[in-house]
Amino acid sequence: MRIVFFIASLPEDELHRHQFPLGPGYVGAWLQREFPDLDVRITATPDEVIALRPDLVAISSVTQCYNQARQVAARVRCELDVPVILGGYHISALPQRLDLEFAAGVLGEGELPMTELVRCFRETGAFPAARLAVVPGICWREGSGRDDVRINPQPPRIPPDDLPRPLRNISRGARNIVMFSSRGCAYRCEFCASTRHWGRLRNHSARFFVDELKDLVRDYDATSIYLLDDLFFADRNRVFAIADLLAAEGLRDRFTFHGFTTSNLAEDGLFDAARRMGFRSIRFGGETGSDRLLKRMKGSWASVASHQRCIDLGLAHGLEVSAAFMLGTPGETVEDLDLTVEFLERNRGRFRINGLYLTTPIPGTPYWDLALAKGLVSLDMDFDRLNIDFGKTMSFDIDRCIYLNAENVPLETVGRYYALIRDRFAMVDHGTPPAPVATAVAAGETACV
Ligand code: B12
Ligand code: SF4
Repeated sequence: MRIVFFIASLPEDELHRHQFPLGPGYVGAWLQREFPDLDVRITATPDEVIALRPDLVAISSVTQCYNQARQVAARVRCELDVPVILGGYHISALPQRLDLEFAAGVLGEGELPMTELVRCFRETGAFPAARLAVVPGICWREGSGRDDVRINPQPPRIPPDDLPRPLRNISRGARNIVMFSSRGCAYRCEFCASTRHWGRLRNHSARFFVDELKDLVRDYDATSIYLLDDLFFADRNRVFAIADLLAAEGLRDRFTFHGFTTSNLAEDGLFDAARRMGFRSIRFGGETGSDRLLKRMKGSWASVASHQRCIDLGLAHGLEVSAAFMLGTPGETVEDLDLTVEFLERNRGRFRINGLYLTTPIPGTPYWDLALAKGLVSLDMDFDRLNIDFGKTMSFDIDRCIYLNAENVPLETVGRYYALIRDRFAMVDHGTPPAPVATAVAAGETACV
């Protein structure tokens, strides 16, 4: 039996061509361990899905790519007449909206539900309702209509060290290998889907992490690692343990790391251990220069003073620091926008702005619920409208974007602040990993704007 995973993507998503997002890679590896004779393929090319003549197609999609996911599913149904399963963030946030192109949707962590779906399909050659009714963590249709969707309870979360190595589409010597050492985040920001998707933060142990690094050296001659964890630094003792293990195994100078933190975690000991590990650059969610707004959108733990400390300490430890910002957040005033510009001005040349966004209501977040209440979004909307990527286009289409803060600041004013920040402070695309090792900044230097 052959299963083909298709990763729905945005046309400009260059990164996918070099390194696929790892979600399907994790699910595929888990399936291969459960069913050793299963032929698992992963592609981001619709024509390849058809050409591979699969028995079952599994599509991964975030909301912004959902239109493509649906088109490919329709094409598969028409040209191959095999069932299509949908997984990933979009269906996890909106399970009640399971479109007719899909036989079932997998919600949240995909490994266990997908195993049961594959087991069912291998045994019966179909997805009978009686079997679907007992598969945990899926949505499915009991009848033939769109309103007949049933949502099953979630299975237990997987202990992270039970996960196999994900399937990867990279070749030996790949620069900037992406890697995860955890699932989820310790916080719950109003605009972010992550915690709601993953549940409580679960970290791989330091031992598992270092062993995976060793496998990446063996298989790909890895040197530069881009850690995509939401919050790599959440457990400081784990960071210390990783730094010690790498030193003990003679790997201290082997890797350069790039990864995410929150600014409140910044402290000398942690950044010292990060440097010992080989960290070159850290990113954090800046969001705004207004303390009042920051606390409102992220929680009382967040502060502009922490942002400042994170930048100062990062530089003191020879780390390149970058942060992303958002404009148009519910409750934001013109004074808040001015505070953001002032913060950027104060730190001009000291850190990179690696993303500037219009606050967008992502399904599964409180801002989505707010947008629903305001009638700005619906389950039948064109989900392409949520794809507001300032970082890549360096502009935004005022007529198409969904704006949550009209009662406080006109959208045109936000557009002016956007242009001001864009023109005054250089930005880098949020999705591009930092420069490869050879050209990355040396310790103690900064490569800031
Ligand atoms: C890394 C990342 C990227 C990287 C990918 C780089 C790479 N080559 O790996 C880049 C920069 C390209 C990127 C781009 C975008 N991203 Co992004 N990204 C992430 C991030 C940080 C990690 C994603 C990831 O790999 N997670 C780890 C894997 C293991 O998880 P996973 O993919 O979700 O898969 C698991 C389950 O969801 C499920 N699953 C997933 N797919 C499938 C499919 C099937 C069939 C099954 C059964 C199960 C299943 O099982 C998997 C294992 O348990 C997440 C936040 C997060 N922490 O997850 C945001 C996130 C996914 N991105 C997001 C967005 C909005 C985007 C963009 C649209 C941004 C933009 N405007 O350009 C694009 C879309 C591109 C795309 N097609 O994915 C949002 C999605 C929100 C939503 N509700 O849809 C997230 C959640 C960020 C956020 N907090 O808001 N992204
Ligand atoms: S800290 Fe980052 S990943 Fe965690 S909930 Fe907030 S925005 Fe999401």
